[in-house]
Amino acid sequence: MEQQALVLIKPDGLKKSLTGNILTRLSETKLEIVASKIVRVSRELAMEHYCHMKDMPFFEDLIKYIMGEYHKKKVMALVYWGEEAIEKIRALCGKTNPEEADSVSIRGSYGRITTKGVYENVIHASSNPSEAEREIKLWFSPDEIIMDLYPKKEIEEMRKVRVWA
Ligand code: IDP
Ligand code: MG
Repeated sequence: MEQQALVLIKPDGLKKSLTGNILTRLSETKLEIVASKIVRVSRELAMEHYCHMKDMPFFEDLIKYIMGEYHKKKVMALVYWGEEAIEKIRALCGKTNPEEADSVSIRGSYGRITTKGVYENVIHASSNPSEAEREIKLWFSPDEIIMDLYPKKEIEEMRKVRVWA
């Protein structure tokens, strides 16, 4: 079954210059990249992305981590598309806990747990189709994706936008 998945290269991945390594690993899947951008993550976006973790004791650290407070204030967001995309990407990522992740997986290779207990696991990947839909719609607008992944509509909008001076 063809699927789409959101992938985030987290701030530790960017700080450690791992973007190329991670994208190379992901290219093993032969999936297609259908959207990508560099994002400065607001607290609002971070809290929405991890809303299901809000009762965890490490929630505040997780928010700071994804906002880049511990590394660089940016993440790379991508949408991958293709046959069994979610399972293929999650398998390459490895387990959530980088110390438990298979040592040749992305998290096993590049992740660490800080002395404070933050899992710096360098990559996020959607874990099921409904999570993928929620996350892709949160991180990308329809025009930023080169495929029609979900139904969209046109609305009239009056707002200020920035253009090149
Ligand atoms: P996933 O990223 O493998 O899907 P989730 O359970 O969805 O794992 O957790 C989201 C993120 O929260 C993880 O990637 C990791 O950054 C962080 N996290 C999860 N469990 C722990 C924990 O026990 N301690 C510290 N951070 C955690
Ligand atoms: Mg998850």
